[in-house]
Amino acid sequence: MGRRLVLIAVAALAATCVTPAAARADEPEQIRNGTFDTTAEPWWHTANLAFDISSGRLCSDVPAGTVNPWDAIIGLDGIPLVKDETYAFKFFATGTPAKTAKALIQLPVDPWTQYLAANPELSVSGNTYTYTFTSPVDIPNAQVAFQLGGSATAWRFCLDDVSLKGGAEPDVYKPDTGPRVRVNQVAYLPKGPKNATVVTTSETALPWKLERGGAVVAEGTTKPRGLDASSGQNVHSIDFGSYTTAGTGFTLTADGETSRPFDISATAYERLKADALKFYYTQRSGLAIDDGLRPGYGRPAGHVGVSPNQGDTEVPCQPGVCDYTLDVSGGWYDAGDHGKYVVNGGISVAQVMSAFERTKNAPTARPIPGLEIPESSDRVPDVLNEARWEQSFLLKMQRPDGMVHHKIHDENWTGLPLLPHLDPQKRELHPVSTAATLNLAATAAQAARVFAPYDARYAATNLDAARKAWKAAKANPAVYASPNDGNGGGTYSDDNVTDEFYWAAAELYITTGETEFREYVLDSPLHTDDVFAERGFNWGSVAALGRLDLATVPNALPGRDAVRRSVLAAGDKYLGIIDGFAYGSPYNPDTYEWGSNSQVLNNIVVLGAAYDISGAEKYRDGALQGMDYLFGRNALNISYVTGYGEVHSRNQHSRWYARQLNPDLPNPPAGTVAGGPNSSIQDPVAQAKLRGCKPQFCYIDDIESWATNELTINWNAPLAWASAFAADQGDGSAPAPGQCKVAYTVHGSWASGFTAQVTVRNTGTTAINGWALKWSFLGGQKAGNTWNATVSQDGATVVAKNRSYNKKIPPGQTVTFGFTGTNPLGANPAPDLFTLNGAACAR
Ligand code: 9MR
Repeated sequence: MGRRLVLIAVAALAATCVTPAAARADEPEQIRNGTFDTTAEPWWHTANLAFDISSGRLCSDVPAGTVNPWDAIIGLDGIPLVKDETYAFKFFATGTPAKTAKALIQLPVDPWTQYLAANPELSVSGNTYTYTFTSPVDIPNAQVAFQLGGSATAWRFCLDDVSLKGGAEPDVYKPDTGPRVRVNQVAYLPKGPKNATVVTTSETALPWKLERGGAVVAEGTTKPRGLDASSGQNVHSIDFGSYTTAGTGFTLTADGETSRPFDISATAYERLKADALKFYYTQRSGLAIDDGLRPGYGRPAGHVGVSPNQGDTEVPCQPGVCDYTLDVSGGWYDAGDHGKYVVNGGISVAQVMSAFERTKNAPTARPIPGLEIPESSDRVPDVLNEARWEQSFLLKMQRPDGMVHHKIHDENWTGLPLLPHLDPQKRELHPVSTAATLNLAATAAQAARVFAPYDARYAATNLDAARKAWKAAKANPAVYASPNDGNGGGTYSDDNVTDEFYWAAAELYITTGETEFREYVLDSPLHTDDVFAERGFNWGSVAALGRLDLATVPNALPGRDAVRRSVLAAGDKYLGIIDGFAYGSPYNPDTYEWGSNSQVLNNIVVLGAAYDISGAEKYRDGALQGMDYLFGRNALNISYVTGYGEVHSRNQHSRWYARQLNPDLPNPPAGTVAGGPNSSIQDPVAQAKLRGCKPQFCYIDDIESWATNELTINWNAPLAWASAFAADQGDGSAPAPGQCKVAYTVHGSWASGFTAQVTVRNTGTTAINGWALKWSFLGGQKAGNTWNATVSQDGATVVAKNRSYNKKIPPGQTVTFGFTGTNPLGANPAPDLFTLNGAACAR
């Protein structure tokens, strides 16, 4: 592959009459003895290998049972590299039987910075491999290393004709972006927005046609949009929203190019609604993954104290940090590494719980389906069962004094692939932090209300933990994780926790209704600040999580209307970004950041929430347009979600979905979103291939590109929320308005009980003849004795049905019923959402 790319570069230069400089003959050879004719000197090997040059090549048997790539190495030291010089690295190698090895040019000491990282797929007959890279440093003593470890079985490696020469042309990586007409490769909703983008040199409008089965079903003209800064392309947009018929296999043609096929379907996002959440089961730590539940993904439990793992059942702190050990088993692995980080687990589990809470409070929401997990047969919604796996881990990270450890991970970084149960590294707890403590306060407060109807004890445990964490954080408001504590795991450092305080106070207020938390929320400057940045919110900036919940989860906060309006204002801001961007995403800053796809998704979440609050279709359309970008309407013409769309990401950075490195392992499961374009390209693969990239081109579907192509729990969480939102829109028609208005009054309340009276008014022009009124309680309330209705309850959701004598509600008339209830937990606000016979009542 490297060779082909170099040749492309040379050809391009030759055509413009520039002297090609690739592998210039006069450049000095940097490899001393690359041919092994008489000796192997000065090459070295790890103690488990032995050189054999009898065939004229440098060969070595690699013993069975190595775990990490670096458990068996052949290397050469002392190679000088010149900053900004581009080198061609070339060698011939064989593997018997065939194997994937690692070829590295790197710093010879910790932190082993890699200037070139390649994964040659070795065959028995052998190949010549050529890679180019540009050195980012001046260094007298770089190292060439062939890492050969990580194979359960023995094999033989041979090497010859190793060469490293400067003066090479920089590698020109040209992604295959397919047809120049870019669409959502999955589907558009029949009554939803339908937009596409055409890359073209034309400055004037072009005709387009929509086709299906050889017939043209719609036609129009494109809208020229000029130069798009995110891609460096001249583009037009196409709006074919007036076509509303469902079907499969549509294509869109303009400027002589035909898009990849797509559907128009009311069930476009139905499967993803489950898949985006099913992702979490195979990220679980501390549990064997059942191959019956996830065919192809079964594996032994990771980090349950079984050798070679060293935890997570009894984990010590980093030296000098504490003198105890904790059982912090369980939880989700953060990403492609085996670390578990409270601040990132926090936003993830919060957004997963919010996907559930949305089903209680949003007019268009439908239940989230079962997730095929071990707990599926219990009576708890699976989305909560899955959230509990993480939340219970977060609880374990709390110290008796209430403070919470920031993270737990390996002492040193490990290589790929490495299944969780094979990780031999020492596990360590890192210091407590205010941010982690407040993440627990927030998620435990939220967990207390969502779990209350299913498991009162678990809810109470969470509420205790949340209160304790809040107190501890108030007493220790500035304990920050170090930005330098990044060996073996991410730092997730954050030295501004005003947003974490705001989020935690908001969740504690919503759950308890207590004055202390209400006052904290109202006094926080963040309460009236614009917390919805153009770049979106993320794990380090979480005020938006608090604001969204204050807006969408029932509560009695003074000034709540302004809170809700702030979400609509944010929605309008993101609609403005969509309108100004020919690729139609609600995220388009000058530079794209690490995990940009999740920033897109979080802006989609805000748009979705704005629709849930207001019912204004523009917000729903904005959210759906954001999905188009992720599913193929982008400069790379790629769907960033595994298993969705004609061409999609599949090689996300992961130590166990490492099929790109070992064909016996799977790709990430369907429904896994890739981090996406990242202008800073921090990893060697991206640096070798994407240097100088325009934002949308700063992405490569390569397993080693951890800065552009990782998978994480916090990126799939907004995907789960957004795909549920999109699926719940059905064919995209506005839901039929209910002919009702409800007044819900809590009349009396005592220690843990209350009386409520509910009046339903028929606001329509026809009589209602038989009614079922549905609402959800905030937490663990249970409806008891009822008058004038028959009440049934499942979890927090209540359905009150008419009695025979009040079956009929004439237009303009009301019926009133009431009940006594119990309220073991705290706040008991009037629900925001009532549906009568399936249609939402006016708010
Ligand atoms: O998602 C994180 C991103 O916001 C940071 O900029 C980046 C660098 O600190 O780290 C990302 O998180 C990674 C973490 O540090 C280690 N596990 C994998 C995470 C995703 O790449």
